[in-house]
Amino acid sequence: MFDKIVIANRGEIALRILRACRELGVKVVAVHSEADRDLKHVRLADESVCIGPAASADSYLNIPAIISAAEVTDAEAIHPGYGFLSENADFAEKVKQSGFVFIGPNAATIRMMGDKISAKNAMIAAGIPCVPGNNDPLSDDEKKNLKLAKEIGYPVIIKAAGGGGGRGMRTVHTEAALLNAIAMTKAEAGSAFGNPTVYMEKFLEDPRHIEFQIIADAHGNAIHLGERDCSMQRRHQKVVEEAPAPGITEEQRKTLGERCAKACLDIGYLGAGTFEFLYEKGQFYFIEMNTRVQVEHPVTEMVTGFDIVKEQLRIAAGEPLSITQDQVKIQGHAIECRLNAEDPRTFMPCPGVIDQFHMPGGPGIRCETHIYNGYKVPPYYDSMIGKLIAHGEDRKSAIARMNTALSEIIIDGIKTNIPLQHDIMNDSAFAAGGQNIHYLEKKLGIY
Ligand code: MV4
Repeated sequence: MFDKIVIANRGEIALRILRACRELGVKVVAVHSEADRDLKHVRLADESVCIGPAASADSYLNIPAIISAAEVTDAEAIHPGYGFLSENADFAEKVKQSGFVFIGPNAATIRMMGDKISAKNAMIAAGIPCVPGNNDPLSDDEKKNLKLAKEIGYPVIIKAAGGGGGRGMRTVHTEAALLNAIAMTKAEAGSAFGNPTVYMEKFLEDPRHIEFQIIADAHGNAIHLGERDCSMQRRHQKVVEEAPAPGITEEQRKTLGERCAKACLDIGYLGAGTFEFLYEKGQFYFIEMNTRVQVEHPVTEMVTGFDIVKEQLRIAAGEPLSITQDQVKIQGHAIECRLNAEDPRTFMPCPGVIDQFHMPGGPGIRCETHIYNGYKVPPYYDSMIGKLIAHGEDRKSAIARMNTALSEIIIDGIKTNIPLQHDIMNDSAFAAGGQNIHYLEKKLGIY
């Protein structure tokens, strides 16, 4: 195991990674911006290094500053967390070239998954079901594109190869709108991602978003940890996640989960990763792969009893997977509510000082947050300030526990989305389970 690592992130995930390090006896270097000197994990870390001004571009995205911090503290590895540089192939490459271990897959894998066309082709080759489409860059041949859309059948969606997470897409409902939509998406993708390449898919109108967690070591072992349903979202921001996905059978989980694990072996995947699918009319369609630990990893941890972050560290240190597929058992149900510092009605970010924080507790409750009494939520970063996770023997009991925890938690001084989360937990359609990706936005009466 490593002696010392750098955590190249902030907030609740930096604290989560620090806790995994403590359990494994690994020393921690916290790197932080000038605005983040008072973060909980910075105070708890063995060492800390200020890597730049508040703006992410000058600190958490500053590759030379982060690598220098690893050098001056004599650390062995860098954990990127999620967001920031976590899926930046150039960063992974530079970390390795500088003599450190990047805790994640290799740069070539990150690069392949970053290009949504090459990701899709790798998955097709590995036998993963994908959304029908051309699976290649669209040419400038207008006739060919019109023919292609007709073959796929309207509605279609034009997606940027360099996009993902909801950026750089356009839905097309009629032949008359196709060519302009392709031109617009290309132009936007060129300026947003520096890559105008686009591809075409059948547009699925009311799918659910279901993703499979996998983890693979450097010794030819890969397992899946079941799936999560992340359909409760607003503007591509997940709001509630749960595991397992309502209505998915043991058979479906085993078939697709094992196929994802096998795909990991085919592509030489290393570490934790997520296969994202759209699920409609009983069928799964791959859309993207995430090559990082995800915000919602705790719901999988709660139903499997398996520590994903500790395993990321072990795998990066060259150890074999600590469990086999037969040892993975899905027990009960877990739900995660993201806690955001925002107005619950307008969704405007609401930074400020937390006057009072009371953490909820009791059986099956897990609170992942870096906030404390007097902590000042800075305005420079994402508004997520924590996550509340409830586990129960079944979905109904997990919802009941979440409701209790949401009633108990106190975060005073700033506005939060706790009222919205309470409302979702008491929504009859949510109680039924299996709502699609449009449900929350429709419920909120926007769009
Ligand atoms: C789609 C789709 C419908 N059909 N692809 C949005 C995020 C990116 N990961 C892919 N996305 C979508 N791709 C086809 N062929 C609908 C979405 C989509 C979506 C997907 C997952 C979660 C929330 C979403 C919200 C709007 C659209």
